[in-house]
Formats: sequence, C-alpha cells, structure tokens
Amino acid sequence: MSITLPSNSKMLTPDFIFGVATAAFQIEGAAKADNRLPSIWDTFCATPGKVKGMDNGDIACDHYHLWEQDIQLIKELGVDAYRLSIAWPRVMNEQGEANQAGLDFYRNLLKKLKAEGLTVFVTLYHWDLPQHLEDKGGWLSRETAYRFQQYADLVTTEFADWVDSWATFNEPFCAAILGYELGIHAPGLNKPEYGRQAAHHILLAHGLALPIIRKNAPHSKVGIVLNMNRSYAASEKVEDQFACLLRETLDNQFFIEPLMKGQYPQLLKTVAPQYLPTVLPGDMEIISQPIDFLGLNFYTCNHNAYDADSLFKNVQSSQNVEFTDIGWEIAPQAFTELLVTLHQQYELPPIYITENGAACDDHIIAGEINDEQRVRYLDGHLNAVHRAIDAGVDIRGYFAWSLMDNFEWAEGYSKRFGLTYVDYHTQQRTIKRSGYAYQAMLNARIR
Ligand code: IFM
Repeated sequence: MSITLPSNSKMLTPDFIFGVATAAFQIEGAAKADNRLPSIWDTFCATPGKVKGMDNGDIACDHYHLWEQDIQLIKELGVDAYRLSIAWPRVMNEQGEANQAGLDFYRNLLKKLKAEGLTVFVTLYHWDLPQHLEDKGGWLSRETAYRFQQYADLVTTEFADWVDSWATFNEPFCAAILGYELGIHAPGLNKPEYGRQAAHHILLAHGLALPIIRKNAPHSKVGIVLNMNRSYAASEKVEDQFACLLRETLDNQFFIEPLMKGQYPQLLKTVAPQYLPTVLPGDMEIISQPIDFLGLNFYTCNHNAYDADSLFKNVQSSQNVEFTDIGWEIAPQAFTELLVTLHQQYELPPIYITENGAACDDHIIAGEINDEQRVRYLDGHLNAVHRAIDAGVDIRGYFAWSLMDNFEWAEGYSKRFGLTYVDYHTQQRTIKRSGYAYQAMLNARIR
C-alpha cells in the first residue's frame, strides 16, 4: 500500500508544494510558560463535560520545548513546507503590549524552519482567543476584530522576514459556529444568533488585518483558510434537495461568498433570515478585499434530509461507505467535486489544501504503526486533488493534517490524526506507515 500519483501529475512538478500542518494549542503545551495568558480553550478544557476525559492543552506534545527535534521530524518526512499557528495569548499581554518571551519562541522556530529550507505558512488565529477578550464579549464583540488587527500588526511586523504565507484565520466556521452557535467548542456558547454574528466579526477582523499584513510583510502572500465539506441530499425529493442547499449555504457559501463577492448568500434573506448577522456600512468592502490565496481544509462530506423544525438534518449515506475513527465518511470523490464546483462558482485566487487527513484507531505494535486506512485515505485524497487540477482548478499545494498526533479539541487526545504517533507519556514520536508512504511519494519526485 503506497501513495501514488499519476507520473504526469502537475502535483509532481517543482511548483507544487507538499507540507504538514499543526496548530499552536494542539501541540505546544507549556500553557503557563513565559507569561502566556489563558485562552478560551484552557477555560473550556477546565469546564467539566466539555472535552473528552477532561483532557487539556497543558502539556500536549510539549512542542514548546521539543520544537528543534520536531523540525528534524518535519525534515525527515521530506516535505517542502510547514504550516503552523501562533498563539495570540503567548505573544501579547492584556494591555496589547508584546510579550517578548513568547515572541522569542516563535522567532527561533521560524528562523530555524527557514534555515532548514522549508516554506513557512503561518496562521494567526487557530481558535485560541485570549480569555480576557472573551470576558469582554469575544467574537460577539466588534471590538475583538480591532484587537485582532493589533495582534496581526505585532506578529507580522516581528516575523515578516521568515514567513512565506500568512493566513489570518483557520476555519471561521468552526471558531464561530461550533464555538458560539452549537457550543461544542470554546467558548461553548449556543444561541443560534450568536454563531453568525461571531462569524461576521471574524471575517471583519480578517479584512481589517489584510492591509496591515500587506504593509508589514510585502513579500509574503496573505489569505484565509476555510473548512468545507461537500453536501449531498438524502434523496431526489424536493424538500431534501432544499435541505442540502441550505446546509451547503450555511456551512460553505456563508463564508466564501462574503470574501469573494462582498455579500452574504441571498438564499438566507428569503428562507432563513435568522442566520444573517448585523452588518455595518462598509463591512462587506473590508471583508471582500482581494487575497493572494485561499486555503481549503477538507475531510468529509455530509448527507441531508428535510426536517420540519430545523430545516435540515444529518443522515447517513445510503451507500456502503467507510468511516474514519472520528466517524467521518471517507469521500475522496466529494473532494474533487467540491473543488471543481467552487472553481465554477467563483473567480478564486490560487488554492492551497491547507489540511486533509484522517483520524485512525492507531496502535503502536513492536515499534510500528500500521495505519493502512490513513495511507488509503491520503492516496485517495491526493488523487482527488490531482483530478481537480486536471479539471482546471488552480491548486498550488497540499498539507497533510497532521505532522503528529495532537489535542483534537472536544475529543481530547482520543483521536489521532498524525503521520507521526505521539506517546503522550514519554513524548516519543514514531513515524507511522502513512508518514513513510508520504515520505516515499515525496522523495520519488524529480526536483
Ligand atoms: O484538528 C483539527 C484542526 O485543528 C482544524 N481542522 C480540522 C482538524 C481535525 O478535526
């Protein structure tokens, strides 16, 4: 079992980059080191019933201390690029001043990544909002967007020299909807009207930060990362088709349309106005400024049936499908369809697949992890990207999620997405079979 792309694939040419991705809260640990402030995820983890096993990010993969060895791991995998995020609570105090110790950590990390010849993608916000900002309203408050602008200014001034590509946000859908509408992520609020308002403020923060990042880092690319699933209707029935359309609109179009067209989807105005946020004059122009790239994270698809109360509900596929350990359907064809459809719907900037991967029930046996399902998953999804490129979609890179097993949010450490296995007792890293398969595919390229 290997990962094999067609020999003529554009993905095997030197312009296409392959990487691995992580996020600060999920790997760093050192939750109180060097004046790091608490984040909403520290608070959420400490709240009984929110995170499986009451796991937390206090130690995680201890990357804060093991970063040099982790860079060697990245090198060993043979990737071209590494995608990481910066923890806002590590680098700024409550007064909005720089925390030098936190900045030093990232400066050393970024310098070393560049010295090792890696292309560096940095995300400014991967969900770890400082708790003191949540206490003042978090993403429900417009003011947080202006605080994000200050944070982006600090970080991009400090690190412009070592970052090739900046993403303002990772997955606004998850930060806003899971965090403020459904209550299954930090800060754990769940009012229907909260999620969309939080999303609007996140998109506003993205737009407010763009000109600042461009000024501070004129040689870097700047964009945003959205997560998208492909939505299917449970049947041909008109009401199920409607349910699917609404689900796709709320999950995908609600985020991409303001960025690309400066408006929220028209459909919501007519059928579900409760999902429209309060927008002030000028906001949509700020949100829809041009970006250099769009990051897309893809994992799975969903199937939707009409429900009289909630308008749509999730149902299982009628086909015989395979699931990963987190219960997500494996659907590589949906990945190609999603990419091609977006390409038809919008004038998109170049796309990077900034995350894609599988949670598997991994076990280390005699020092090896035989994660055959993940190898098949990666092979299927890389070939799905290849087919989308062949169909005309401008995709420039692919990042596997994740470099190593890590803190999987509400699932704690129970779900493993890594190409590398982490023993959380010893912090021993062991490359899985999937990591070796990725490495073999990368090393076989003619550069
Ligand atoms: O672990 C997460 C990541 O932080 C954001 N995208 C999805 C991954 C898997 O759930």
